[in-house]
Amino acid sequence: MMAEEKARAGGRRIWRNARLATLAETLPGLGVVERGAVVAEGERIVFAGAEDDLPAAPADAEIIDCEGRWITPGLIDCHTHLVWSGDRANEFEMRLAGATYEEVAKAGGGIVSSVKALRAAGEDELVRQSLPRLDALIAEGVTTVEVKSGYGLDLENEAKSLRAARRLGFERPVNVTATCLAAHALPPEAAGDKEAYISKVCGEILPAIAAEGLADAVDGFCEGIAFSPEQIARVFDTAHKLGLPVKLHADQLSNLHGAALAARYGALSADHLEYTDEAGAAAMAQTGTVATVLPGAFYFIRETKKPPVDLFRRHGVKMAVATDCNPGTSPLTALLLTMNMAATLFGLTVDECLAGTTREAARALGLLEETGTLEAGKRADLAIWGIERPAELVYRMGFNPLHARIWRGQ
Ligand code: DI6
Ligand code: FE
Repeated sequence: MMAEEKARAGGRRIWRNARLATLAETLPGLGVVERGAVVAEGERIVFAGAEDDLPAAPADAEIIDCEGRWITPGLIDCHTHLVWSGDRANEFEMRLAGATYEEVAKAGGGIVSSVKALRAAGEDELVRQSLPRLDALIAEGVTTVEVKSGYGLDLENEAKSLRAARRLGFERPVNVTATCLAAHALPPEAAGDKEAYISKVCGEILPAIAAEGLADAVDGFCEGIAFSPEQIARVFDTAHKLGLPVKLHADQLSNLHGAALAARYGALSADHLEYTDEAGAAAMAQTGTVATVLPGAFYFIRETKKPPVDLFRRHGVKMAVATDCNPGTSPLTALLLTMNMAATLFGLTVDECLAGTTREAARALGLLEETGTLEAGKRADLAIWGIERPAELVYRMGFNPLHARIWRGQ
């Protein structure tokens, strides 16, 4: 308690006798430092490197002996739809009986059933239902999580979702970024008129949400069962006018050239990407748009087309890995297991999986200056692991070797 109070007051904490995977881009691979230490002053890292280079410690510094454990940056889940109400286990059973995701959606299930449930729930209730999902991520060393709206689909309920997302960040020691995904699906009252709904998103929902500061980014779902590239372009034009960065659910079920569209708008990331072609990968490389792969959704809907990981590598597109935690296609609240899936299902290397849930996930949120690596100047968001080698974080399934989690120095 004493020590905690000191640090909260801006004191110095030193984690020594550790092995570091710094993920610093200036170092090769995971940026490993074998006999390392991390020093935080208040909520910021002031040193991360070899113990031999450790700066002299003030007499009142708190020293934590890590006993040879590994320290990585706190993990980042850069794509979730964590705020929802109820569940869709019934649809899961339908799909087990043979229905496809698209058939379930067309039968009035799918996203729209979550829209009904979310609209019926109050903000407190949404927070209450979402906290256990957030807690599961936190228990695995997650220190930053992105949360999308997209089950409200009108101003009142999109705003409610985003307020609930923001509140999650006050209820727990975690950084929450909020993304407005009003262009996720057509609400039932739109009676099939996608153009009119997109006009409402651009003319009413996004401006009001931006004015209240409820969103850090704007996302959309570019797909036959959702919105066309032209409709998404209108949403992105509006986002840019409002000064908000964009992201896109792109090429998940078919190739509508969503990756290239996202790149054209300088998107922070394009996500899913199973059907992305080489032109899409090349366009993303040019604008530095991160490719976020979501193996949980691929697994859960039993997709067979894999994202073109080799094209991303060849063109130098950075890859992030995220849960896509949502009630319909990825009811997944385990980022470690997600890394295993990215390796096993998509062929990512251990280094790519770890970079994809730290440095590249931070980049996909526009937060690389703040978090995602162990480097002086960044927030002291750390995960300390009882492992012998980093590959264990990717290799094991359903085992959590987290020893301690530090968020902003605490
Ligand atoms: N792609 C997905 O996989 C999720 N949203 C999206 O745009 C599905 C969300 C849901 O089915 O509730
Ligand atoms: Fe998603």
